[in-house]
Amino acid sequence: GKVHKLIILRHGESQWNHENKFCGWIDIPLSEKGKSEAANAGKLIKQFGLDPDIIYTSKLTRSIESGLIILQYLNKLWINHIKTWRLNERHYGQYQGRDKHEVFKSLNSDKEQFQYIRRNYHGLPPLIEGKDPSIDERYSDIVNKDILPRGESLELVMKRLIPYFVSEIVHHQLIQLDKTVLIVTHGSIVRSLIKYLSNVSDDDISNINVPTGVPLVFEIDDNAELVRDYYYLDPELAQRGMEKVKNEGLKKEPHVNL
Ligand code: DG2
Repeated sequence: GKVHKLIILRHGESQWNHENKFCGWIDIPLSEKGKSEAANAGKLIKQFGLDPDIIYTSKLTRSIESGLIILQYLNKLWINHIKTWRLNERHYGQYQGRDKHEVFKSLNSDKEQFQYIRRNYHGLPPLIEGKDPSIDERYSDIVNKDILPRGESLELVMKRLIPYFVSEIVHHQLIQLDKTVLIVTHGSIVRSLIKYLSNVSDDDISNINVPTGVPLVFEIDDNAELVRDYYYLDPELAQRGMEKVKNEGLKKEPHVNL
């Protein structure tokens, strides 16, 4: 039978990844480094002979920008582009816009508590009360439907993401239409897709970190079963990126503004 290729990546470094701040649904653009990471992702996709027919991004600029840089590199800016809030980053509630190390200190420098909120399947940040500054007209189609998050755990992310992913992306695009799909999204979304497709347990998912700008590939058959578990196109670069992400916030990190 046929093997369908699904290419997934987290956007390149954003300005707030660089500044070590929680971002979530706040719309922060790529840093200069993030733009070159996206170009490198395009280069890797091309080197591996992968040829996306359709691109999915979130509604957030850092994901859209990364996707367009990749498509530009592939000379495929013309392909269909779906932007959906279902691929938005996990909503980080009241932590959105806060310095990661400041939040860590506000939790009495309790490493376990801090990593619980960042990485546990059930870890939930404090929810936004009142008006949410990260919501604007781009969400006008859902704003009245009572489905807008005010802070999410990975579990809540999966509830709003996986049904859409399975029907729209896996069954419709990959299998029925036989399209190669490129998804350019966020750390928690990549973790959710890995958890779902590779059947990672609720406990084990807390050890999975996602680097910025390194594409990974899943190979899927007509029955939506994995033919091959996911692999990063540049495993060494991915490994370095994962280590960096894992320890964010634990130490006060000096950063230089570009
Ligand atoms: C990061 C994840 O998401 O932060 O929301 O700040 O992928 O959009 O950069 P992304 C954010 P951590 O959970 O890794 O601290």
